[in-house]
Amino acid sequence: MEVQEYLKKAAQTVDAALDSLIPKQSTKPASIHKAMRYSLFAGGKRLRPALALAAAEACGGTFEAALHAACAVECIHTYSLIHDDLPCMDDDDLRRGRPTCHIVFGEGLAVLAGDSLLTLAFEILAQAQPTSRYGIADFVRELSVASGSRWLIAGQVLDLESEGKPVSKSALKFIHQAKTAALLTCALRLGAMSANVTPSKLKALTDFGHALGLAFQVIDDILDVTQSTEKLGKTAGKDAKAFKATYPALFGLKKSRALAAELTKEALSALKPLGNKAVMIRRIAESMLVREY
Ligand code: GRG
Repeated sequence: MEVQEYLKKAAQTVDAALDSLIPKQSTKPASIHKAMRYSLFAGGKRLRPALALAAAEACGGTFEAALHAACAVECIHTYSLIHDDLPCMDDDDLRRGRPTCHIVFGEGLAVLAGDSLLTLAFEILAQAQPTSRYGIADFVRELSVASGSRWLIAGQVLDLESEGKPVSKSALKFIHQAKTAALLTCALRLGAMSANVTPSKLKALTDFGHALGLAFQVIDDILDVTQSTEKLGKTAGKDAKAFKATYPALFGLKKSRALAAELTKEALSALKPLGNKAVMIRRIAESMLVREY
């Protein structure tokens, strides 16, 4: 199967599952459920859930068994985008090609929609099927750690605190690992755990996720400089305006592109222990290197 076809199938599967797992728009109070659904179904790439499903298949599992984990990660990701766009954070009015949640629903409801998606993620994950190696507590711990104050939120804190200040190469690497690579790696690990993955294969996928997540954020930094707002579906050129610590700002575009390619190569090489079964994860990683939005 072509990678684009696979990503489409994964996104359709996840969208259908999310639709059944998220309270209906008519559930009281309708305003909060409308706001949650507005951001969740705004046309994101669904990359993290696709990686969870592909990791499950690469470890001999199924889409079905990995679906709760995939949906939970997408809920966390969407909450982080809603909060990231708030006036007190990055203050953005466009996301996924639409006005941001707080522009449409107001700041209070946007904060609460983010909070609700964060909470709902764990309700959804609690419905996953345990395996002989991994219990529900292992799944929950995995997602809590990746999305908590040592990783996802740490990345956001350091990102905010470093605005307009000189940032070292190692500090920038940590910000990117924390705010982007940790959740992406978590998606892969949860997908693999739903397939009862062996510890050695889980380690291989973790190494893959760390390198791929970093490459993904380097490319995100590059696209912010090189693409239009229309193409990205979010405001282009914001990083430079906010004097953000980014790879192009620190190393220039040419070096940043070379680094993204090098990190993707490193990621692919980490996948060796998974053999031919990892073909789709490999293709997804390659397609991410050449993505345009
Ligand atoms: C707790 C108040 C509070 C805020 C938390 C944790 C956080 C806010 C924000 C996370 C930081 C963040 C937004 C990182 C960027 C990661 C990234 C590259 C996002 C874009 O991912 P894509 O391109 O987006 O996969 P789509 O829209 O396609 O899903």
